Amino acid sequence: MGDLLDRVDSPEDLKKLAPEELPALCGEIRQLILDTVLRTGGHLATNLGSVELTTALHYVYDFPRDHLVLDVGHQAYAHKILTGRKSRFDTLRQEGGLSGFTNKDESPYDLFTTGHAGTALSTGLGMACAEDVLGTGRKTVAVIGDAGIGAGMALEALNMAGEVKRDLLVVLNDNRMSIAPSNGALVHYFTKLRTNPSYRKAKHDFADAVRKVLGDRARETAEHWYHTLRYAVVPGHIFEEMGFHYFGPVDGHDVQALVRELQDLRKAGGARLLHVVTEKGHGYEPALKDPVKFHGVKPNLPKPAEAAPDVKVPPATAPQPSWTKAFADALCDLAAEDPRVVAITAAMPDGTGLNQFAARFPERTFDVGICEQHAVGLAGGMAAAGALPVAAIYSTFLQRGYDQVFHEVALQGRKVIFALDRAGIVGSDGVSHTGAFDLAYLRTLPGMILMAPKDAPELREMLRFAATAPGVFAIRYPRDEVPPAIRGGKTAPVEMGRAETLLEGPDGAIVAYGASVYPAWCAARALERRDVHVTVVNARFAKPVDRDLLLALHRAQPFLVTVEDHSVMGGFGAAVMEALAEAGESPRVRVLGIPDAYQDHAERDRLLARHGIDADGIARAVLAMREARADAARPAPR
Ligand SMILES: Cc1ncc(C[n+]2csc(CCOP(=O)(O)OP(=O)(O)O)c2C)c(N)n1
Repeated sequence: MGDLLDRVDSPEDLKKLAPEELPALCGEIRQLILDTVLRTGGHLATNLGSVELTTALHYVYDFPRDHLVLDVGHQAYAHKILTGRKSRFDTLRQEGGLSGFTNKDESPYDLFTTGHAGTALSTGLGMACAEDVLGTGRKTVAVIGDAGIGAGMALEALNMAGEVKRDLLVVLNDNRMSIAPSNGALVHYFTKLRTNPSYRKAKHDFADAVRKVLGDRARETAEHWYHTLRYAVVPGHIFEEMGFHYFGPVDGHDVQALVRELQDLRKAGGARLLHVVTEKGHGYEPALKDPVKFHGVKPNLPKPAEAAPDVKVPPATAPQPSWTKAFADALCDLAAEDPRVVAITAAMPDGTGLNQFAARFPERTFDVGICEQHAVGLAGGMAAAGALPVAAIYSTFLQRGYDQVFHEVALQGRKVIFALDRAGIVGSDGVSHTGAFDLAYLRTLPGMILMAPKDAPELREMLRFAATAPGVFAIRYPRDEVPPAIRGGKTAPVEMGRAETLLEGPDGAIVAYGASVYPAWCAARALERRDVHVTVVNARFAKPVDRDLLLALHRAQPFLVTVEDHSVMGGFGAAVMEALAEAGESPRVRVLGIPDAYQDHAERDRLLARHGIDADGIARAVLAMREARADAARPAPR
């Protein structure tokens, strides 16, 4: 750590530095971020780009008395370093360590536990409105990126903020990048503001001219006149037209200029927008050259020592592709055969594998930006016109488009295929990214067909099936590698609502969904070595569940264990219980899944183990069910 940063643990320490010392401090913060994140993994490029902005904000404002809301919260590393978390910074994104996003349980400086984009203007405006009612005089600053500001929720907040004119400073951190290059008409407009000197110059020229005539003290008057006359100078300025005072663009890496600008802005009230231009990856050549790759970097840490599980999952004999890659391959093949297929992503072409699709079918790929609601509406429109849209959206982000799944797709009975990546435990991204709820929120919609494959060949079959069978489809798969194929990859044809029996035994049945099938299979093979022979069923469908098979199993077996990488509330196991209860059975079922609690960040494998939804946990659950039944069968002591 450098000399200056050694002296800074809090915003109070920061404020003791002279403005001229801030550039060197920023260099030290940037170095700490770089050194740490290359080891721990995390969002690198955006954090390198926002060091000066964050430092200037903490230098000028009085957080947490004033309010700072960071959109997404993935650019909060400098903020964490400056707000008492420097000494724990090397625990970033590790189990028990600092979250990779702002987290309200971590620090009073983090107002929200975040991870979803486009939210900061609504919550910031909410705080500003509340402060107005409460009369506390606290200031509110909301920082949002050039991609996040295009989200529907952000635009809705801008629309209100420009009208109600509460004391809100919106800082637009414009680095021209989402994860991939930003898109949308607004982004082109920001480029115009950045590159067209007329607006930038107009304000200064005007102020200069007034100063020359009336002297230095007239600068504020000049700016005031400027705002009054602005429509004559720059007609059609979007933010001004919407009721904001627009400032900038300013160089987001000139920390002293930022401080000066923010000091002026802090004194003012009303709806203000400061346009700050930054570089994603600033100060680190590899990230500057490839900000997409360095948006998030993988950890480079030794694996923590773990107790050896009883049931060992045999390692794959060959390297396995990710589920994302398996999906992209299958979708490309489907699109090659079926010209109706179009693919939609909401700002995640790389994360969903659609970059591969886009390279082959550019005219059939639609990246709508961080606008999941619109992505689903667009899919509904495309389906209505006869195309076959596949919307590849992370499980957690489709929550944004829930009403559109209901209203624009399911209610219309339009054929859309939702490909839900990152379904289930996600690992170090943690609580806001866990895809724990998609079955619960989609299962309630009439007409939805919910599927999950056990391996890559089945994912391919499911996509084909969804392309031809009637219904609205959602296929879920996790952030993981595809497991090795079971039984040499032999896959029974996919039929509507039909499960696949993989193994038969009389000592209980494990009914597993999607990514849980392979660990269930491994658990069963391990139990065989203890002379416990269970049936293993690959459920394939969470809606409709295979009622006939479930009923027959329940009648023939001493108990069922259901397994899913999803919340136990409203998920696959709940669907099984409902089906059995509806058929008049008293379910003898143990439901394994993610408990009804928000999930901290930790390695995916460790979280699966913690919740007993790995092979070891499944085997233990079977043995416990056997034990409980044996206890119940024993005569009570007299
Ligand atoms: C609702 C939602 N959709 C998608 C994402 C994935 N995501 C995380 S950061 C990001 C890009 C954000 O870009 P921008 O707002 O410009 O901020 P920057 O990363 O450039 O600082 C995206 C798409 C998300 N976090 N939330």
